[in-house]
Formats: sequence, structure tokens, C-alpha cells
Amino acid sequence: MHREMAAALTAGAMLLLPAGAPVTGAAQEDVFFEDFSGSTLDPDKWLIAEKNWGGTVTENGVSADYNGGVIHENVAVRDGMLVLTGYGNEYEGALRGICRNGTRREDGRRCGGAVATRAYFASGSYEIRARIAPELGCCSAMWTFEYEEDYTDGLRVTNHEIDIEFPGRDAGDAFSLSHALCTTWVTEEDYRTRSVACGDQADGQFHTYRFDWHTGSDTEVPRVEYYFDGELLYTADAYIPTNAGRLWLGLWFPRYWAGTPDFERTVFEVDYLRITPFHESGDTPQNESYPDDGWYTGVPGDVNADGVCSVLDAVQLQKQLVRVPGTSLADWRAGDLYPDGVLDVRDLCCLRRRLIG
Ligand SMILES: [Ca+2]
Ligand SMILES: [Ca+2]
Ligand SMILES: [Ca+2]
Repeated sequence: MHREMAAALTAGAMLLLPAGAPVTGAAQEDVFFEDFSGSTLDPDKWLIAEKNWGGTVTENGVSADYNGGVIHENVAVRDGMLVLTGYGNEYEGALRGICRNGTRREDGRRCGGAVATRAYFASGSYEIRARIAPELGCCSAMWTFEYEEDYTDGLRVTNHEIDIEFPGRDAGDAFSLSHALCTTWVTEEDYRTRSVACGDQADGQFHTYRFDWHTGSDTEVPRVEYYFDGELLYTADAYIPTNAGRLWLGLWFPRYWAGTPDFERTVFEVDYLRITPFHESGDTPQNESYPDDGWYTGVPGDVNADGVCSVLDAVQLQKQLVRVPGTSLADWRAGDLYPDGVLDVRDLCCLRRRLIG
């Protein structure tokens, strides 16, 4: 690239920074930015969750998971958006939710979608432009998450987390999409939630959600500042996490605290995510107990990420191995069928065998 062109692009990129963007000393290459402009979710940057959490209910005397978890079928990228779909109580389609034990359910009701960054981030400014699901009974959420179990002296759980969740509660304690639950956590018992009035978020418009996470330094007091459309509406100063976590975006179905999902289908759309690290001295590293559990692993061999393993994948993989110019794999990990973290002719042999067999 010509040096002038590079300089022009850099200048352009700086001019494109939105007004009110946080001013920090972070280098540009340090910023995580995703505008979902690709045709698929970049597997080098993102994990797709396939798991169930949220508790059980008793139906006809039998204990069952309340919701259908989150599944990869409910995660899509289109028109520059991450689209997370949720199916409510009126859904009668063919999708099947997932149980806590990993088996599929008999229906797809109360089943959503969620993704998380592959990388971990600590202190920083987290900004998300999104249009939340305009329904009660489901939760549009963005959160950092880091979870550890320590068995050295009985079970001790570390749960470092920062949440923005819809719906919140209004002054009369009713479910409200004009309020967000803003929570900071350090264990499952040590947390504080505030329901923050932030104006009607189910107005069909995109809004900007941001939290500035300060783990603390010589000049910064540990705190989390919550901004809605650029306006600081709440500052959390208790139970401030310090461990680096993954950033999650999800639409899921809480058991008691979001209302009843009396609808068939709804979506939570995310236009972009920007994480600008602060690298404060209060940052501590992640030490997750189960960093690799609960993720969709894709269709083995499906390197072009079209949902099936076919001869097209073998062609793509072969081109990649002989370095045909312009070849790139949408999901190289799906091609690592001889699982050693690299792609070579052994993977191609495995793929061919799979297609023949
Ligand atoms: Ca976008
Ligand atoms: Ca394929
Ligand atoms: Ca391999």
C-alpha cells in the first residue's frame, strides 16, 4: 500500500470516530472493532454459544429446564448486523432448543442465541449499537463474563461480570423496556443491580449502549460508568470486577425476572461492538475453569461455512494448501480434521475420506 494512501486511510479512520468517543491513550491496533459487515461471523474473533442456563421449573410433577437455552441456529449475520433470534411460547416451528445436559428439547420455545468474543478484555470502554428485542419475557443482554471454580477449601466461585440487561423494572417494580438492569459482580453472591431509567428502548430505533470499566489505577477509582446514547446515567462503585472476561451478546429467556414471552419470534440486532482497552493497573488476568465448554463447534469439514460439508470445502481447502492467490477459508478450524491446530495435507485426506465415506 502506498504510504500516502495509508496515511489518508488513517486520517479518514480518525475522522470517522463518533463524537463523544472515549479519549484514551490506547493504541488504535489495540481496539477491538466488529461491525458485522462480513457474510458470516469471523470464527477467529467469535464463539457461538450452545448451552442452557437459567434454572428449572416443575411441569406435571417433573423438573425441566425452564428455557430452551441458546443455539447456533439462532445466530446470524446479515445486512451488517448480528441478528440474534428468540422464539417465545407461541413458536411451533421445527427448531429444537437445548437442555442443560446438552440434549435437544422437544420444541424450540423460549430458545435464543448468544455469541462471545474469543479474546478476553479487562478495563476499557465497551460500546454497542443495537436494537433490543421489543418484547417482554426475553432478555436482550450485553455482558462481560469470567467464571472460576476453586475446590482447594470447599467450592469457591469467582464470577467477574458486568451486565446491561433488558427489561429492567420501573418505579412500581413492573417489567419495563424503558429501564435497564445494570449489574456488577465478583461472586455469585457479591453483586449489585440497579434498574436504570433510560427512555423507551423498544421504539424501533437503534441505540448506543456503553460502559466504561475502570479496574483502578493511580489516577482512576475502580468503577463502572453506564452510558445510554452517550449520556452517563449510572456509576457503579461496588463489586467492581478486575479479571479479564469475554464480552457476550445474547438474547435468552430468564425464568422469573423478564415477564412472559407471549410471542412467536423476536430479534435482538447489533450493529457494532467496539472495545477500547484502558490497560489500568487494576486489571487481573482471567483464569476460567471451563473456557472451552458450551460453544458450537460447527460442521466438521465445513471450511466455507455454508452449513454443510461438501466437495466445495475440499476444493477450498486444497486451494488454500497450494496457496492459490485470493483463497481464504471462512472457518479454517472446521478443516482441522486431523486436529493439531494447523492445516496440512493430512486434513485434506481426512476431508476426502469423510466425503467418500
Ligand atoms: Ca454493522
Ligand atoms: Ca461447506
Ligand atoms: Ca490439522
